[in-house]
Amino acid sequence: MLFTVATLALAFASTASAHATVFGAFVNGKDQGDGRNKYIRSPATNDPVRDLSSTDIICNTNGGKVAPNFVKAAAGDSIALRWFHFNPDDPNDILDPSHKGPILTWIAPFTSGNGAGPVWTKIAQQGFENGEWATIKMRNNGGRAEFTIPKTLAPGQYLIRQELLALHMADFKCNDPANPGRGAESYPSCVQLEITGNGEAIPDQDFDFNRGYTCDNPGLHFNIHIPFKSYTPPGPPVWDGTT
Ligand SMILES: [Cu+2]
Repeated sequence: MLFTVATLALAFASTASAHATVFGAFVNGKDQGDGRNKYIRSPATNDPVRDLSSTDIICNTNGGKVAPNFVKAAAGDSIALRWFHFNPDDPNDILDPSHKGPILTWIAPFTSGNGAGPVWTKIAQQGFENGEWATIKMRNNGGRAEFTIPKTLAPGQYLIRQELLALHMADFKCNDPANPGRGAESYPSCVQLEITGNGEAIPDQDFDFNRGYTCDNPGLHFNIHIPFKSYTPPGPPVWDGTT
């Protein structure tokens, strides 16, 4: 019995410390360097956010703290954000493979605030495709999660919010009184971008995370541990690039 409890405690400890955060960005494959607190509004820890009513779910715990720099890119460019667990110099220290789920990327007009309110538009998402979760594909891709800046996007300053959703404990709803501490783990990270180009489209999905993410959303309450046919991430479909 004691052995069982100790084993469970160890298993839980390794899962609990297996979180992730963003180190930096690549623009068309070019490394932009360590972006933590430079162009990323980096949280103080790599812990997940579970409380969907907290503004931490938007841009994490330092979401309202403006970073001094911007990543410069053009509409149509390919961007990758590089995630890591604890040591960014260790190419294998990315994310515990227990953390299976989708990766969503959102955009909002630049704000010095924390991104609260109906200002977000989804520009990319990967869920469960070809038999593999997006977080595992990212892990196999050196921690890089890629997306494209819509070609039609109007130039200007923006916040990009990329989010890993780890669903290993999402088989219970996040507000289930009988199973506290369960639900999806969100790892949101917000990067400041300055976009150039001749586009004219203004993202207009007006998504508000504190209203649109709910504990019974089938993208946030989902059992990955039993066979399933398909998975739909939370939020609207990806923006079509027109206003
Ligand atoms: Cu974790």
